[in-house]
Amino acid sequence: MQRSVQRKQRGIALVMVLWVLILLGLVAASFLRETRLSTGIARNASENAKAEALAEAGIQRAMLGLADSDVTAWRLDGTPYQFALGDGTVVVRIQDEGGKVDLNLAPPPLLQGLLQITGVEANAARNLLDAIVDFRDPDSNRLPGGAEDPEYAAAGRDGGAKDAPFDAKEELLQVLGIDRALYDAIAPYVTVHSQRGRIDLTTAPVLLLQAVPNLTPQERERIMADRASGEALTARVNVVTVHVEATTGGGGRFIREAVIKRGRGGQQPFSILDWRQEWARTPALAVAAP
Ligand SMILES: [Ca+2]
Repeated sequence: MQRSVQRKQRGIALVMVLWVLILLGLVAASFLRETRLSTGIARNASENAKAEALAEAGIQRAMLGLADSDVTAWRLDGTPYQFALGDGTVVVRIQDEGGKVDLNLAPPPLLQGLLQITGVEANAARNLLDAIVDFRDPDSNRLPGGAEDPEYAAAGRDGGAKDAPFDAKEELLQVLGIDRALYDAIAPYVTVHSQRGRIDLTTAPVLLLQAVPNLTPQERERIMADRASGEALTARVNVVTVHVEATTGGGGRFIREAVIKRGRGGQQPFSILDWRQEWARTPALAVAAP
């Protein structure tokens, strides 16, 4: 009797020990998983930090090229240049703001041409053009397809028309009729930094050449051939956007975009007008050697 109770108790103890071992095993497994996860997160963060540093080095490299045209003759029409830096790769694009459509000064046919090449149908483009002009002009007289304060109020939009020049291209999102998708489509081609009505045909983004009224396909081809012949244009540059995408061997990735303005003598060769992290990849283009 006594022995059987002892055997039973030993059996219970064994089951309990087994359960404790199983529980300990589960706890250990979950610790291991968490450790692996946090190691993975730390590695990603470290690779992305490396990519960020490389992207900023890419901006410096572009500035050097712009400051000293003997270093390299960068094309300023957004042509991508890829090179190895540290243990990663950077792709640098420099786009002259003078080659983009100035939201405050561009003639209406150019703005309308831009809207149409991004897929807006002709009538809708005319209306959007009127809305853009109404937004920036100081008066409250609505153009035929446009929108002044009453139209914004009717659409439930606070703020109304700005009735003043655009200070940033992002203000296009406040214009009645322009949604995020349309903004994303036209944003790479518009600027508030050009301060000229005409676009510089030697540095305009290639797609934008199709928006220029009265420019024939033969003239477009000639412009592209002139660019390919490698004319250095850095001396004339005033404001450019530098877009740098950096990737590391370990999978880190970072995109830095800076808008920089050439200084007029003095200590600082450049001033930075905008400095942001970008998430979306710009349309893939053929990559040229630096
Ligand atoms: Ca107005």
